[in-house]
This record gives sequence, C-alpha cells and structure tokens, in this order.
Amino acid sequence: MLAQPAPGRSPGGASTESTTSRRLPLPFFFFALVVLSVTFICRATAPIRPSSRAVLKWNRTVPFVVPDSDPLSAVDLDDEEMRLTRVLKDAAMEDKTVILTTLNAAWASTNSIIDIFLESFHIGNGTRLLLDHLVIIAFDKKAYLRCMAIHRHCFALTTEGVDFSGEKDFMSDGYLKMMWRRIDFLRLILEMGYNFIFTDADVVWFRNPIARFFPVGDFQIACDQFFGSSFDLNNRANGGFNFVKSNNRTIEFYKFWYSSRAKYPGYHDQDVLNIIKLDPFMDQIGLKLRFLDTSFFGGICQPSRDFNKVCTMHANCCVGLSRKIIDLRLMLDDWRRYMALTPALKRSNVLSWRVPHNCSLAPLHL
Ligand SMILES: *[C@@H]1O[C@H](CO)[C@@H](O)[C@H](O)[C@H]1NC(C)=O
Ligand SMILES: *[C@@H]1O[C@H](CO)[C@@H](O)[C@H](O)[C@H]1NC(C)=O
Ligand SMILES: *[C@@H]1O[C@H](CO)[C@@H](O)[C@H](O)[C@H]1NC(C)=O
Ligand SMILES: CC(=O)N[C@H]1CO[C@H](CO)[C@@H](O)[C@@H]1O
Repeated sequence: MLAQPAPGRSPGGASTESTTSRRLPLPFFFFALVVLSVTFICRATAPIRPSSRAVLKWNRTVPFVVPDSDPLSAVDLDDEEMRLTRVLKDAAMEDKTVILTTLNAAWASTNSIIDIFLESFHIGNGTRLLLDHLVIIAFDKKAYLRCMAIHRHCFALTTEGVDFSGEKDFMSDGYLKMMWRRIDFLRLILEMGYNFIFTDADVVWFRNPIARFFPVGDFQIACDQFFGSSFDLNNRANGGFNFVKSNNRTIEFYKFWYSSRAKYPGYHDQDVLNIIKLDPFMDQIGLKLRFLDTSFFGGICQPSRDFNKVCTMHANCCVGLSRKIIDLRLMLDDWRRYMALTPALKRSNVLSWRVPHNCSLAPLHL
C-alpha cells in the first residue's frame, strides 16, 4: 500500500518558524530574485500568438489547472531551499539520483492521474521500490495536501506573487510560466548535485528504466516519435520523461534552455527544446544528448511494440483529461493481462496495446 505521510510534517507548512528573520543563503536569494524578475518580464513580453498556440497545443499532454484552490500561501516560502535539501536527501538513491514528477490540483483528485501513476509502480515488475525515490513536486495547495496523504516525499514549489492554480487555459501565459518554472527548478536540482529521472505523472511505469539508460549520456529524453537511432536529432523529443545527470554540461544546458524561452515567446519548453537541440551552442557545451527508444519508453503517439521490453508508457498525443484517464487505465489493464500470461505466451508477444482508444489529438470542443 501507499506510504503514510512522514510524521512531523504538517499539511500546508513544513515549518512554523518566523519567516521574516530567516537568513537566506545568497545563491537562493539570487535564484528567487531571478525567478521573480523573469516572471515579470514574461508577463510583459510573452503574448500568446494564436498561430503558435494552434501548433503547440497538441504536442504535449498537459495538466489543466482547476481554478478553485488557493495558492500555496500557507507554505513557508523562505524555507524553500531547506525543505528541498531535506526532501532530496531523504529520497535520493545511493548515487544521488531522484525521480521527480510535478502535480497540480486537476491531476491530484482521487481516481485521477496521480492514482493511476502510483498504481503502475505497484503492478509493474520491480518498480514498487522506486517509489522510495520519487519526489512529487506540488504546484498548488490541493496537490500538496493530496501528496502528503498518499506519498512520502512531497515538495511544494511556489513562486511568490504567482498563482499557478488560478489558471485553466491550456497554453495560457500562466501555464507556460509553470512549465518554465519547472525547467529553472530542475536546473537548481542539478546544481545541488542530484541526477534526476523526470517523469510526467501521465507516464505509467512497468519496469525499472535505469538499466535502459545509456551509460554515456548527460541528457536522455523520451520521444513522441523515434526514428531508430538514439543520436538522430530528428527524433521528436517529449519533455515528459527524461534522465539527466548532474554535471557542468547539463547545468549549462538547462541555463541555455531556460534563457531560450525569451527568444521564442509563447512557446512551450518542449517545443523550444526541439528547436535548440539543433543550435550550435549545444556543441559548445558538449552536452551528450541521447534519445530514448519508444520500444522501451513508449506512448500513445508511438506505443512500445514489445511488452517484454516496455518500461514506461506516456499518455502523450491525447487531448482531454477524461480521455487520458480512460486510456491510462487501459494501459494498466493491458499490462495486467500481459503479466497473467504464461512465460511462453509472454515470449510469443501475442498482446498489443489497446491504446489509443479514447485518446485523440482532436480537440474536445471547438
Ligand atoms: C520481472 O523481474 C524479474 C527479476 O528481475 C525477472 O526475472 C522476470 O523475468 C521479470 N518478468 C517480466 C515479465 O519482465
Ligand atoms: C564543474 O567544473 C568544475 C571545474 O571546472 C569542477 O570543479 C566542478 O566539480 C564541476 N561541477 C560538476 C557538477 O561537475
Ligand atoms: C470513450 O470511447 C467510448 C467508445 O468509443 C465512447 O462511448 C465514450 O464516450 C468515450 N469517452 C470519452 C470520455 O471520450
Ligand atoms: C503530434 C505532433 O507532433 N504534432 C505537431 C507538433 O508540432 C510540430 C511543429 O512544432 C508539428 O509539425 C506537429 O504536427
């Protein structure tokens, strides 16, 4: 069963200390300043162009944010770095690798995405223990409280003055900010010396993926479409699943990625990634970039063809939360059917995924 919240943590606040007198480490203060100023710059200069919106909205499946929850005002913001240090230390594997996912209110409801996500670790082969290394990063109060109720490692990511829960438009300004905030946050994780496997919560895990990562490769990313070679820059990367090692190259790369958002206003982090992967600066950084095969890391865009190989399946290429939930549940069912087969039938690869079933790129209402 799922772990109980760790004792000693109170919902909504990790600390009861007075915040005003806290001394902040200088780097963190600078980080907060940058985030804040960037936020305001974005607000001023990043209008969403209808043309880019139409192209972008189908590429990545995203959480919709419900409007009825408060920002995480109750959480002691000044305490962020301390809370983060502790949660990473608690969750990290011996080699300082953590598994990270982000959660907002809409995906945090009972019987919604987060439950399916966690269930997959329980029915996967050798995945249950990985939950000890999973940190759920909550973007709003509802997500944080739900996390505290069902999982051991929760972290509330807030930005003062920005309410990530108050937006519900798919490619809205607020939504983009949330995505970019995540990129900047992941850079901080790397700077703190942690490697991470980032996974969207609409990725179900059936096998431990670590053995499938390349021994040499700083930044390894799953694909919507994989064309056969892990080096091929034409592979269409999907930011919903990646493995990143902490080193100077990846830190530089995340800075570059984050700074590129200013060059492509209104674009999603993933689309900017699919542009900058071709930038000459990538060679200067020397980042070792690898694309992960959809046989191991599949999705609805390109399902894994082999149940004997599949590690994860992503509900990408899917518009609409209800459709996504139906298809994710089908994936869990298909996996259970596979696990119930005899070894001989397993090897004969008789099963195929029943997805996409409801998932579709067609808009729900237009
Ligand atoms: C599950 O994992 C065990 C231990 O690694 C392995 O022996 C077995 O073949 C795996 N089963 C499947 C269906 O992958
Ligand atoms: C980055 O490079 C410096 C020296 O150039 C080195 O001291 C440091 O350990 C490196 N940091 C990481 C995270 O690899
Ligand atoms: C899912 O698909 C079934 C059968 O095609 C359909 O009856 C049902 O309305 C769909 N549900 C959603 C939420 O799209
Ligand atoms: C499913 C998919 O990949 N859709 C679109 C993603 O965005 C590119 C352009 O950035 C389009 O060409 C794809 O059709």
